[in-house]
Amino acid sequence: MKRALITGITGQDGRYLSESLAAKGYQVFGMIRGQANPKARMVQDENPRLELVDGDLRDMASLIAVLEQVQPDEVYNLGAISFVQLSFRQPELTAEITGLGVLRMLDAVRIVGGMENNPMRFYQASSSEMFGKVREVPQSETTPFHPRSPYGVAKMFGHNITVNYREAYGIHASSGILFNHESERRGHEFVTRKITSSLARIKLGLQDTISLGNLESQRDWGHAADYVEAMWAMLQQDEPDDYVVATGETHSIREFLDVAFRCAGYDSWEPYVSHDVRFDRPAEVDLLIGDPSKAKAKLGWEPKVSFEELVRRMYESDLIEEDKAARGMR
Ligand code: NAP
Ligand code: G4F
Repeated sequence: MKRALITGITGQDGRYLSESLAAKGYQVFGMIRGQANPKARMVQDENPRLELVDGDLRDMASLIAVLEQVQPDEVYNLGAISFVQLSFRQPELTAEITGLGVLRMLDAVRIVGGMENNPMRFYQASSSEMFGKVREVPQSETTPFHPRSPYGVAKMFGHNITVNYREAYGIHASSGILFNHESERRGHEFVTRKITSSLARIKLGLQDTISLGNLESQRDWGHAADYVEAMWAMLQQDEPDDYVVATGETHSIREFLDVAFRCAGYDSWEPYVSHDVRFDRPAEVDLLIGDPSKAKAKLGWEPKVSFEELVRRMYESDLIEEDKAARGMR
């Protein structure tokens, strides 16, 4: 039985990946941080065979101890401060966790796995935010980076140090440059889930309007359950490499609002949406659209969930969730 360690187990991707690996017959270990982490119970309920181990990406000794205990075949490094807006308010902490955390995990793999014939394969959760002020359209593995946030800069360090440990120490370390992926489990701080959960509350008569920032930016949005399959596929290759994972389509926040409000039976979203400068960013990423042809050719990976289906699934799930919450059942 293969053994996998996932950091960021309580996040959107960690939850999908742990279920997917368990279904493939892996013994899955999830690294959890903090004392009495309130999300530990949730992930354990979702995946009863999951084993939780204590560790924090800020604490090198804890990472070494986790690897010594688990002896994983595959390490998926998904833990991070992942919210771009927060990274502008807490840039140092973002650099510490999202950037230096990758170096610590790689060094722990190097030390525990050994220099020669290191058996531990490593996946780094790189991001399309690294492309930032994009130099070409669409963005591929060879597009130069120009990050626009402390988060993007930290991810760029994490990406480059992963390449460096692959080249310097021969570690089987791959990076997935993932474009935005969302789901019914997406954090409420991100714009898609903020829209679908607020819309559900509007539909239920619990809220009147949604306050948003910039509606013009465009994102390449897919479903997280599809994207975790690409992570796994990368670690099954004979050679480590970097891959763009995307749909190849882009849509603005306005288009997301169009589709979501249509799902809920409204002709127009304009009466329900107001602008709040607090959600504008000091520097914006205007346009992301990925070219996933390498992932398709080498990994056989393709997204399955369309943009319209993604929006509909998120809205319908939130309608049920918000209704339960209003009745005191959540
Ligand atoms: P997410 O839902 O925000 O989850 C982030 C995870 O990181 C949580 O489990 C969190 O744990 C953990 N974490 C935070 N600080 C940590 C620390 N000091 N030590 C260990 N773990 C820590 O993110 P996601 O959407 O699942 O994304 C997974 C990864 O892919 C992230 O690295 C993200 O930056 C990257 N990524 C995401 C996307 C996307 O569109 N979703 C696209 C490209 C790349 P707690 O519950 O304890 O806070
Ligand atoms: O949903 P967002 O916060 O996601 P963003 O910044 O694209 O980052 C996500 O995708 C990255 C991959 O490209 C990941 F690496 C990262 O971890 C994260 O998962 O914002 C999307 C867009 C932005 O242009 C933002 O300015 O929506 C705009 N927006 C407009 N109003 C808003 C809001 N974003 C949020 N979060 N909240 C708003 O009220």
